[in-house]
Amino acid sequence: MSVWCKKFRFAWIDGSLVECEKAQVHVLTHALHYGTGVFEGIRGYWNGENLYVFRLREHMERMLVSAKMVGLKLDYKVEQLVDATVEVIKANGFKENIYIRPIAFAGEGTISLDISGVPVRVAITAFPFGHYLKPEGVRVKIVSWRRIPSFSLPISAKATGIYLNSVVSLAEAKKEGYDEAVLLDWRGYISEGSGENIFIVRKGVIATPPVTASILEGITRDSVIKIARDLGYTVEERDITRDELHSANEAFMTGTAAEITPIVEVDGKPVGDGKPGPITIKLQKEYGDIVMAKNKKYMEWLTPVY
Ligand code: PY5
Repeated sequence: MSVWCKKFRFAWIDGSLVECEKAQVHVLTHALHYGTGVFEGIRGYWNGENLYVFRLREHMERMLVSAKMVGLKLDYKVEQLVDATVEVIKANGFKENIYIRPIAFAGEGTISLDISGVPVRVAITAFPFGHYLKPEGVRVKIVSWRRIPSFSLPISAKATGIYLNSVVSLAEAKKEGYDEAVLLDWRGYISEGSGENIFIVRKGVIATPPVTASILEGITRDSVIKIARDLGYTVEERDITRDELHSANEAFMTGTAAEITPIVEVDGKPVGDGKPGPITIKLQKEYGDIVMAKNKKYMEWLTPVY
């Protein structure tokens, strides 16, 4: 039995619900060999009364853009993927916090790199999920690998193959005893974490690298920029140097899995006084309330499942 089948009963594959044990692919699946897939990571939050999926539509929109960038032809509209997600969550009957993983990938039929004739498959799975990074703060290392530039791959696509860049980077950070990796872009400016965007706070002003710093344009990043501005903070999207990260008053990472995670140490040096900063904590709390449907102002970001 797959370890995953202890966590969920049904997966949604190519239009129908299938038992977890049947949610399998052939070893000659194109995407397994060449990284020809696009995916999403989405969270659903159970607040005791209902399960709310956070920015579901935006995630599915991004997946369709990713597919276009990579050249995978997806015969689904955003609404269909949204409905399929709700369907698979309901089928499993989750009443706890979950992580949702939609993926579209080149299937079977050729060993060639030409994907024009390969059938594209789509799967949506969901399973109970807790914290991805320590919510009380992580120690990060700026690794020697650089984030793949947009002149080498369409990095606005959340594509499976691109993640080898993240895997080797995280391995380097972990090997040296850190929790997470930070990658510089090809020019040497701060880009992002292995699976998170980065923010710093200096003298009360919040800053995050721009889209041109080879980042994945995170949906959590977008949410945090909006929330922070609504709270009255100045948020700049601008190039950030390694030195600015080292000497920041506060720093944090954002991502669906990471949510808002304080960075308490960079390359062995404490960030600020080595504890999560006040602005980071405030944003963490505000974000927590929003995803749990406790803040009516941001209800349009939530899709109720039941
Ligand atoms: N940058 C990278 C490289 C990412 O993989 C992610 C998300 C982000 C930024 C943040 O994007 P968003 O806010 O839209 O989630 N990473 C995935 C996630 O689910 C996978 C992590 C293993 O958070």
